[in-house]
Amino acid sequence: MGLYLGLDSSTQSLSAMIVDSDSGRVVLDESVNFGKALPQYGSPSGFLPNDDAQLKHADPLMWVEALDLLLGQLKATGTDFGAVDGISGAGQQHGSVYLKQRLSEVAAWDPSRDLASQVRPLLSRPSSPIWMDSSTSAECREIAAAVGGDARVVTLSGSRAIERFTGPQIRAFYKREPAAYAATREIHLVSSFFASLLSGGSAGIDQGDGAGMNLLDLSTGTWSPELVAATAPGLGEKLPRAVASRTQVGEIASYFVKKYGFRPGTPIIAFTGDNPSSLVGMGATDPGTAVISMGTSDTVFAAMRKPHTDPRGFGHVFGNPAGGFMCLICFANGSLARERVAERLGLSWDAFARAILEETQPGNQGNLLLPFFIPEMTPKLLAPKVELFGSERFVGWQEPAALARAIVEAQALSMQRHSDWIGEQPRLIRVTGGASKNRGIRQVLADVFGAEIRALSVGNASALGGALRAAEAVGKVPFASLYEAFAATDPASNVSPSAGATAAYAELRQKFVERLTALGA
Ligand code: XUL
Repeated sequence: MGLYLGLDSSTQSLSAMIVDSDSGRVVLDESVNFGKALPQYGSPSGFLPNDDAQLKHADPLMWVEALDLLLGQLKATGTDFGAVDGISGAGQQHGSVYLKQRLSEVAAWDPSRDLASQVRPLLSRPSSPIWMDSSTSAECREIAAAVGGDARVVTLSGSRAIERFTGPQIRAFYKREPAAYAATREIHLVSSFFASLLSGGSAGIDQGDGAGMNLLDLSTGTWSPELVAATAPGLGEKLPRAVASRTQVGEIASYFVKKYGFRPGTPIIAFTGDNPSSLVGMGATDPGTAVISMGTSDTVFAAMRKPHTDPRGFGHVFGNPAGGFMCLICFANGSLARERVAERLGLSWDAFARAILEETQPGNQGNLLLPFFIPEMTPKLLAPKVELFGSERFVGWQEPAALARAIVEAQALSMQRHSDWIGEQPRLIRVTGGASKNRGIRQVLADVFGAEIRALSVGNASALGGALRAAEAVGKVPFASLYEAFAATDPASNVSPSAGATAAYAELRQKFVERLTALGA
């Protein structure tokens, strides 16, 4: 029982949430947005601009500086970190950080200096490839060929070799910059990097997040010698150990004790990926509840008892932090695509909701938008592809209401199509993420999936998941009672399918699939 801190380093921001497991209340929920708070990193959306749409990297020092900034701001506004009993958290999945020295061999962080200036000389690669990077198709093919084909990669790791996954990214680094790769002693995921910063050591990689690397053997929870060898020479020595989600990976480093007032000895529990963490934050770690998370990426995920893979090759199996597995399908064209449309039309999010709820109908009179503003992983499109089909005015971007509906309908149709392998159509879906606050967007999800939509009272499911995982591992509070207190849905947000929606989508769904097929997707 006590106070638990969850951190979430997502694509665009770093968030902190503190929960009180005695009172069942969230006592702190704050974020810093990388683009706004740290403009010196030239990353308005959390990653470095690049003329090559397939290359998406971020500056890891931006994440480090955000940690100092957020903790400093919170301390200045009266947060008593000394009362925190345990810490865990999450990071955007697949992104990797490359270090010249093992963090366990580095001298303690010096509290008289900022953290970023101490991490800078340790980096063997100044930028980190993140989940939006799609530049590694050749490496995916090479890894698959080396182990005997796609099916073998799926059997071992739960996914085909996937461009954004860390293994193919590591292989690309080894091929493009062999000397820098050779100088690398340790490679972290964003999640284990944060746990390492906080504990001042080399934190293990959580098996849940590690499953997003194409390197972990799902059946043993350890690095697969076959995949490691197929990826890059000497990689085995550069990977921290893979650990179970409940593992304590260290204690808070003295830097944070002296600078921000944490209590010496505060346990750090392994950090996981933002999606596995949200599975906890959504109270969905038991099979039977489907979740849609609408953030920078949109994801559809659910707990699974046994690993079961996507025959089309887009879905993944990750570890479930509460034990067992989860499946996940990720869509790159999430909030950035919605924002592009809203900006182009000059629509506020309220106007966006009105356009959907009051000015247009399910099925959008056959108007359809292919919403791939950036390269997409589901379906796989290595170049952006935005195409409009329908009335002349719609195709000419002159029907703002229909266009607002069209982007969300296409996203929902894609989510439904690409999650159909999971099992039965869900009747109830829990939603989270910024866009899920929009009633118009929730209504489209309800109509396309023919399901009841429920949103959580707490906004940031991934940070909440971090805090709940710390409460479970350190405070021994069972997940079931934590879910009762923290993962309640907000009845005011409930949305049901509209009458006639199922019929309205039969035609649009077919048209959508035909258009994807025409693109070869
Ligand atoms: C999941 C994925 C994204 C990132 C974004 O596979 O790539 O959802 O985790 O944060």
